[in-house]
Amino acid sequence: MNQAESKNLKQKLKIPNRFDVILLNDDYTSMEFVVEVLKKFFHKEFLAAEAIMLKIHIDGEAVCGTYSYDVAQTKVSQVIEYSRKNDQPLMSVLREVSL
Ligand code: TYC
Repeated sequence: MNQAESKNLKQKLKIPNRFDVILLNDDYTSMEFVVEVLKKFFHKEFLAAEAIMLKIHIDGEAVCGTYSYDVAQTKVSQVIEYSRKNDQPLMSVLREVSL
């Protein structure tokens, strides 16, 4: 197999990239608001949202969902826009999942 064929095969077999959407802790966003965000944008039930919020509060961050790049980037934008509209400094980032 020559180099071009090898590259072609690798491209065809490439696993689609997945991205974790992460929420970051801060000292000012209310716990209730984070739970609301997790329910609204990540479709979490109340108890699951509360558990994730507490994990962020303790560990500094937590993964809230894993998506294609476009969906992950949209979630990050929606969370930041909704937070600013509600005067909350909550931050969200995405991180490529390492396979
Ligand atoms: N640390 C915040 C507080 O004590 C709560 C909080 C949780 C903020 C999760 C952001 O992503 C966050 N009010």
